[in-house]
Amino acid sequence: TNIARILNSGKLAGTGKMVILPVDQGFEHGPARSFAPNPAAYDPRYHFELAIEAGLNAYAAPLGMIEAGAASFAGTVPTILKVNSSNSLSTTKDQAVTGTVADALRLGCSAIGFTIYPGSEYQFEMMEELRELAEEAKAAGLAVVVWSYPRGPMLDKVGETALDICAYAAHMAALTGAHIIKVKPPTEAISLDAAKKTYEKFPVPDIATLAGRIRHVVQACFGGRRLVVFSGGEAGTHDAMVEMARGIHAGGGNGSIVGRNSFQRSKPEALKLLSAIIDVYKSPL
Ligand code: FBP
Repeated sequence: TNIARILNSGKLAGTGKMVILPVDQGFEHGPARSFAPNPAAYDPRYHFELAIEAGLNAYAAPLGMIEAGAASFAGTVPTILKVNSSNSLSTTKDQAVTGTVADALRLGCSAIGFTIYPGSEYQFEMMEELRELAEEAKAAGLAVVVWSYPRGPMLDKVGETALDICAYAAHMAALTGAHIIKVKPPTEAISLDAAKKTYEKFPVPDIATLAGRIRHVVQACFGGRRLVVFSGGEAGTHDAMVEMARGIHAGGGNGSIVGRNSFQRSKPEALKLLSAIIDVYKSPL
C-alpha cells in the first residue's frame, strides 16, 4: 500500500519511523520569508534532491512544486500532495482546496495532505472537505496525511500548542480517518478551562518532559495505533532539533516533519541535521 511505500522508503525504511520534508511554506508564509535564507530553495527541484540525498521517507508540497519536479523525479521519493493551502494575506483561519485526488494520481503521489484548523470558525467546512477528499483518496489507494493545527478565537499562541489542545487536535485528526497525523510538538500548558479539572484528576506522567507530552498525544491517537509525526517549526539550532527528535522518539512518536529547519540551511548543513535526526530514530530506546 502507499502507507507502506512511505514507511519503506529512505534510510528509515522498515523501522516504522519517518522523516518527511514539507515545503508548503511558500504558500503559508510567502516566498522571501521561506526561501531567502537559502535562495537555492526557490527552485522546486532543490527539495526533491534534498529529500532524496537525505534519504527521507517522503516529500510533501502543493501542486505547483510537485508538478515542477514530476518530470525529473517521478518515482524517486514518495510524494504527498498538499491539497489545501492557506496564505499570510488572509485574515481568516481557513484554507483553499488547491489540489485534487486526480492530481495526486496523475503525479504518482503516495498520499494527499490536508490541513484542518480545529477551533477556527471554518473548522467544520474544513473537516467536511477533508471527508470528501479522504474518501476519494482511499478509494484510489492513496494514504491520507492530516496536519491538525489548532487556531481560532478560543486559542491564544499558548493555546495553539498546549498539551490538551494538541492531544485533542491529534485525536480529531485520527477520527477523520487520517493514516498519518501531523501536529506541532506540545507544550506543558493546559489551555481549556474545561480540560484543567480532568488533567488535575488524571495527571499526565512526565508532563515536564517532551517525551511525556508526546506519549500523551500518541495515546490520544487510538492508543498509539496511528502514525503521529511532529513538525519542526521555525529555525532552531542543530542541537535543539536533534534534542527534539530524541524527545519525540522517546515518547513513541513516529517521526519528524522538518521544513524550514531543512531547506533554510545550506544543503550540507541540512544533510548533516537530517542525518543526525535519522540516527536518533534508528537508535534503540
Ligand atoms: P516547518 O517544519 O517549517 O515548521 O513546517 C511544518 C509546517 O506544518 C508546514 O508544512 C507549514 O507550512 C507550516 O508548518 C505551517 O505553520 P503555521 O501554520 O504555524 O504557519
